[in-house]
Amino acid sequence: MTRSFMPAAATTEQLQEVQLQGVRWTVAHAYEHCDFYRSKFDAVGVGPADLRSLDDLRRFPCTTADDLQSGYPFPLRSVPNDRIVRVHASSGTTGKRKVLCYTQKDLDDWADMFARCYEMAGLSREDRVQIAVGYGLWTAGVGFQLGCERFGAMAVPVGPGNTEMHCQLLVDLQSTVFCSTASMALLMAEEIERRGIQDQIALKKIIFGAERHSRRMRERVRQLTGAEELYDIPGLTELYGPGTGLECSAHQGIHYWADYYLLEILDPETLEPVPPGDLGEMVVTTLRKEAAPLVRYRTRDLTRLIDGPCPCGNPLPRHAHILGRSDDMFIFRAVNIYPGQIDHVLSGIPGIGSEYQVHLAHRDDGRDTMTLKVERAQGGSPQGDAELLEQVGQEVRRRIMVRVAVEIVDYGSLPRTERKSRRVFDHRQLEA
Ligand code: DLL
Repeated sequence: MTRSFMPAAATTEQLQEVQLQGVRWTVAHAYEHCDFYRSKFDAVGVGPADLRSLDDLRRFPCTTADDLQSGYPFPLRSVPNDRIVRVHASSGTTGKRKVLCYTQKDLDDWADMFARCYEMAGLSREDRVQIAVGYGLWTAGVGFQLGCERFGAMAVPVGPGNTEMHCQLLVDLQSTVFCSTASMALLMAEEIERRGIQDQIALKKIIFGAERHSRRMRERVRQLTGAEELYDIPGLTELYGPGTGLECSAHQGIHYWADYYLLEILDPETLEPVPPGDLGEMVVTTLRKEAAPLVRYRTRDLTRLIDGPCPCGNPLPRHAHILGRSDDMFIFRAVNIYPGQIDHVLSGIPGIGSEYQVHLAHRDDGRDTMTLKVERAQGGSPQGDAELLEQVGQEVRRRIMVRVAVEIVDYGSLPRTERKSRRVFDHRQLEA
């Protein structure tokens, strides 16, 4: 009999009870063992005794990425050093990297959470899981690996890049599941096609995340690999790593592990809860994390809650795919734009590929310009470019309300990466 990693009790009331106990434990633990939290709570006059219901959590201050930077190298540490058995860090594009520490129990909890992801994706112990995310300081590789071993499937730990070896193992070992960033999934899909090995591989499922992906990108990956099911996986270093939830087999959003953390969706400006179902920032409070607990940690990720029962039958609550990060937003001619909006517009236009780049620049006459480089669909002819240019420009103007210069480039000419893709290049600061 295979062990289940789903919570035994998952009605709303039962989850709320688990959350109340967990939040109370976390706040008391953080207050007693972490100077940072104690002084932060003292500053606004709240403490563990104030937490009688889940609503009381709103009286507590939020924690931010800046707080992690100021506590470098062991921010939020709430246990003695001799209980810390591992650290991980996220690369962080600006400032110091975020280092987070783990006790053995934290690692065990994370493995259970992640094993639940594989269970949710419908794997069995017969599955062969080829892992193509980075190992090392980054949480990704070891997270997929630990979870796979805990679940009991066979892990094939290859790491990112090295498409040659990946293709060989997909054929030789007949791996059934492939795990990667969204960018690496596309890179591999194109490589599988280039080598013409689709009918020699046995890939059934792809679990991919670490970054947003567009509908077009997903279709492309599915079509080129022949995989039956694709699952978006979220996660962040601060909250253990990957595996904080998983898209279910009904593909209607992401079930998240509400028995491990409490999720609030707040207005990033006012920090008040948004109306149910509205877009807001994910703010998380862990329920059992020992070494670096999170109390109302602002992730900067934007999403919305999905209400009501899921057709897949799993009772755990859901949030929508992550639309982007509040700090990804750029302002062009007084319009706030998220890259996710561009994904969305482009995914609806036939004749183009899934990759694009946005370049923002500053003209001598003081005006800002935005150039959108878009790939022609595979096999498309340059003869259709004029029409495509017109269509992309029009759709962006209609849906995002800005004028852009469009360039159509050859299929496959924009860079592919095995890590997370960067698609927005703002040259304005450099030129200022
Ligand atoms: O990216 C952990 C991870 C690895 C998740 C592999 C899934 C697969 P960090 O490097 O700390 O951790 O980056 C976390 O990446 O706050 C989001 O902005 C973004 N992100 C992660 N997963 C998704 C996703 C890992 N499925 C940050 N969709 C998060 C959209 C994602 N964005």
